[in-house]
This record gives sequence, structure tokens and C-alpha cells, in this order.
Amino acid sequence: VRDGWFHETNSQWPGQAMSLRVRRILHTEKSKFQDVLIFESTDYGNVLVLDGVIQVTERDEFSYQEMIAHLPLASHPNPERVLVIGGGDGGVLREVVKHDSVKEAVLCDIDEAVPRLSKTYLPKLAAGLTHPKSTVHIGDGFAYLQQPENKGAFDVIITDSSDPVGPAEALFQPPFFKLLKEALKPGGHISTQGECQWIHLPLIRELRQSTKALFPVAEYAYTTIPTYPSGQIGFVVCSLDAERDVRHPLRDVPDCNYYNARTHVASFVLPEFARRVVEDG
Ligand code: AAT
Repeated sequence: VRDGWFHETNSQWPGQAMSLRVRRILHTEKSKFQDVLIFESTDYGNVLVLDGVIQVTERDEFSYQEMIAHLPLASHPNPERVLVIGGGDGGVLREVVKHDSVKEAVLCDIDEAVPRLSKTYLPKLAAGLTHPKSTVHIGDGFAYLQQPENKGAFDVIITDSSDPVGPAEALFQPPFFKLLKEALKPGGHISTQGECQWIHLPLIRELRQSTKALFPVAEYAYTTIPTYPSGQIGFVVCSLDAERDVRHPLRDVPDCNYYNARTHVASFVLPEFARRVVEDG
């Protein structure tokens, strides 16, 4: 924070930075895993920053949380047991429990500081953490999936992780996708945080290749969101069922502000410069 502004400078997006005007700093701490900063902005509500990277702002969080959750859920015929890896703020859980078919939603975030501070500073997201269908577990998502009781255990797994520099590094690599596959029930779906077409095409191409090698259906979708780098973020959405069309929803989802049946379909339509690399690659 300099001269009343937060600047998101980072070697992962060289030569560019999102800036937000700070009204006041609400909290800073060094947790066991990352530097945590929470501030009140002048125009985007409260903002959570981990290791200098914006994770959520109250004004636009719904775009990301709704899309990463509803793309795999609304295209699955009957999701009952759902796992969220990361997502400690609770926003994705809040979306998952909107589905009537969901009986149980488990969250596994590595850093207890995120749910603890969200309860105070991001109450609309943290509501997902205390919902009767939700259970919160603190630990590394990779290690959680290795536990024998989590094999073949979930209909949908959503990886709402931070970027691949820091504690989430392993969550972007093939051994993790193999664990995701093993943790699914037959016909299960995954969605994972898939970075940005304007900045990370080589990484997206790798993600798509490593998921294509494991899942009969592996697609890339994206949403618009002003406070993530370049105003967009993508998702890799996969199914274990070769007949499943994850690009089309099977049901409506109530109470959304970004997601609807048409944004679901549209989110998989890529601009040509990205389509060429991601789909032909
Ligand atoms: N819904 C908010 C968006 C996020 S939060 C990412 C979460 O992933 C953080 O709470 C972090 O503690 C958690 N996390 C990181 N590594 C692991 C891990 N190995 N296991 C479990 N949880 C982990 C994502 C913002 C995307 C930013 C885009 N630039």
C-alpha cells in the first residue's frame, strides 16, 4: 500500500498492476502459510489479499464464485457430495449449497487464517462456512485427497486455489489431477481455477493437456471479473463420463448475479487467439 492505494504488482503478470484505493487497513498478519492483508477499499468493499495477490473483493466476488461452482454442478445430473479445495473465505461453499441435490459440502483450505478472518471481514462469503450442509477442514488439499477414505468419495470437486506460486503450486500439476480423478465417484466432475487467457496461455495449454490425458471430457471456460489480473479468470471443467456435456446446464440455479443458463454456455466460447492454443494444442 502506497499513497493510499493498493497495487497488485507481481512477477506472474509482469508490467501490469490492478490498483484499488484504500479507505482503511482492517487487518494484517503473517499466517503459517502466507502474508494476509484485509483492507476496506473506497469502491470495491472489503478486499482479501494473500501474498500481495487479490483473492476477493466484496463487489465482484460473485462472478468467480458462481461460475467456478455452477459450471460443474449444474451440468452434473445429481451432485450430492461436493468437495471444495481452497476457497477458505466460504464464497464457493455458499454457491454449492444452493443446489437442492447437494447433501454435504466439505471444504479443505490449508490456512486457518482465511476462514477465521472471513467470518469477521467477509460475512456474506463466510455464511457458506457455517451452513448446515458444510464441513470445514484445515489442511493441504493435496494431502487430503491422498487419504484412503477420500477415494471415490465425491460427485464434484472444485479447486478454488490461489495462484501457482506459493502453497498452491502443486494444485496445478498432473499428480494433483490424478488425485482429483481418484477422489471422484463414477461420472464425477471437477472444476479448477485456470488463470487468464491474456497472461497465462502456456500454463492453460498445459492444464488442458494434463486433464485431457486423464478425463474423457476436459474443457476450458472463463468469466469476467475486474479485480483479477486482466479482468478475466478461467476454469478447467472435466467429467469422468464421456457422454456428459459440461458446456450445457441440466437445471437452473436460483439466486445468482452472474451465472445463468446462457452465461454457462457462453463461458466456453473462447476468442480465437486462445481457442487456437487451448483447443487445438
Ligand atoms: N474464493 C477466493 C479465491 C481464491 S482463495 C484461494 C485459497 O486457496 C486460499 O484461501 C488459500 O489459503 C488456499 N490454498 C492455497 N494452497 C492450498 C493448498 N495446497 N491446499 C488447500 N488450500 C490452499 C483464489 C484466488 C485466485 C487469485 C487469482 N489471481
